Amino acid sequence: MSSVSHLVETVDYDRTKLRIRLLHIGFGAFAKAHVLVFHDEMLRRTASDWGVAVARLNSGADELTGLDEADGLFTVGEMSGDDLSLRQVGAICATVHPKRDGVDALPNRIADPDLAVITLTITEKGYCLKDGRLDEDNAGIRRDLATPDAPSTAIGVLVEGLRRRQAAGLAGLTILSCDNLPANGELCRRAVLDFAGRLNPALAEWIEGHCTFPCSMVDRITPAMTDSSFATLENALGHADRNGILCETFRQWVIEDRFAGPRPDWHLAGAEFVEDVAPFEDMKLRMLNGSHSFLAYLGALADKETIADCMADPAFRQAALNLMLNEQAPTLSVPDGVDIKAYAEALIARFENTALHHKTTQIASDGSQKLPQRLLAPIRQHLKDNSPWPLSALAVAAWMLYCRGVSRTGASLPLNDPLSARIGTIVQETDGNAYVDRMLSLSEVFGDDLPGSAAFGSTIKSAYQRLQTSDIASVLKA
Ligand code: CS2
Repeated sequence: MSSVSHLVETVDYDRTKLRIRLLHIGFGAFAKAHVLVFHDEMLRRTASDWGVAVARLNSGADELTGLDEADGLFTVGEMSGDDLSLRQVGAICATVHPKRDGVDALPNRIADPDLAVITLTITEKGYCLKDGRLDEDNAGIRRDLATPDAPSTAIGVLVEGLRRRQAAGLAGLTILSCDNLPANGELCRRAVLDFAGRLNPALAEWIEGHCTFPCSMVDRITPAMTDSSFATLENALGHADRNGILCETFRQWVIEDRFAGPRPDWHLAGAEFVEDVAPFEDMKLRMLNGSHSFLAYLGALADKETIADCMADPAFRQAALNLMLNEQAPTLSVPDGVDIKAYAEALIARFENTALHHKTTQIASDGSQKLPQRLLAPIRQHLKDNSPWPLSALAVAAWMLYCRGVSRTGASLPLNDPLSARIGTIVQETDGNAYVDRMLSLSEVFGDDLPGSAAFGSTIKSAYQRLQTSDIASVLKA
């Protein structure tokens, strides 16, 4: 990376005109590089008063205070190979953290009359779902149902905020999920309505009648920041920005056009408003995220640190492309106007971006939450159609081997997963085929259908055995 400072696109709009009309919950790396960049681009293109408040729920209160100290300004660096272009984002007017500002701060922000839209990046597990419904056994949900006016989960916070809105006689809101789940808006709606319905059916009815939960497909590769990426950013900026973020140049946002009230002009920044997001979601979740998980587990087992390291190995690169074209694309109803082969090739080029340092172990986290939509949904289709799915089988088997916590050369692999305690017990108690069988009994991951499928079980066992006994690259080549 060159040491000369790069041109920064500084904020060129009047920030004093902004009112808080958008609240983002789950403000982390991805939101900085995606939602906030689209929003900033919109503010640059039109005279708009849509200011943003950003919130986190658990960790990160100090980071938000750091952002306040920088007057809400932060830098986004878009990287491709040796190129780095910098943008200053000025959309943020306020930050909220319940641990810093008190438990009422976030529900009150939701009940502010100016607010019209809430965007969410709370990760798959933040929705507290089981089989598409609210998981009432989830510890956070149980706690929030007992003390709904002091909520700790995102779902509890949303419902308490909406209750205050209803009580104040205000309009409803648009609640826009930006997480990598199929039908993310619908799942969010279900979780919110289930929670509200348990407290007060009239509140659930009000939410259903006054709020919308559009689905959306979000895409921008944004690795977690490291000391080295902060140094790269500092080098380019000429000064440090602890609030900054580095990401790829590509960004995409496809949003179901179903807003309860006013809608930000995000189309001016390249967002697409469509009637049906499902084909875009499935394409992205399977082709990009499915291949990401494939590379993450197999790559980590083969001691590859990053996705770009995987891409530098011809066996991995070819296998990822074959997975996309032969096992994922055939299960999709491709959105109009998309050339799926070109889409796959563009994904490979994005994965090759050596500037990103996207760690395989980062993508490997929360596998129990990611496998169903990324890999198991297409496998179910193959089982139905009787078509082959050898690479998808390797990905699932590689996840199981990864969960045992050691790479093929004995390096230790971190298991970050909400099911880690149960998985840890299975690892302790079983081995070989018995281990695969016990892992298959995790119904949150495999449902009730897949463990009963002899074809599924035997294919995973055979893939698992091959991964255990042969070198990963030669398994991929075979
Ligand atoms: C990745 C995603 O960490 C992961 O699971 O697959 O964060 C991926 O980088 C984004 O969805 C890209 O849009």
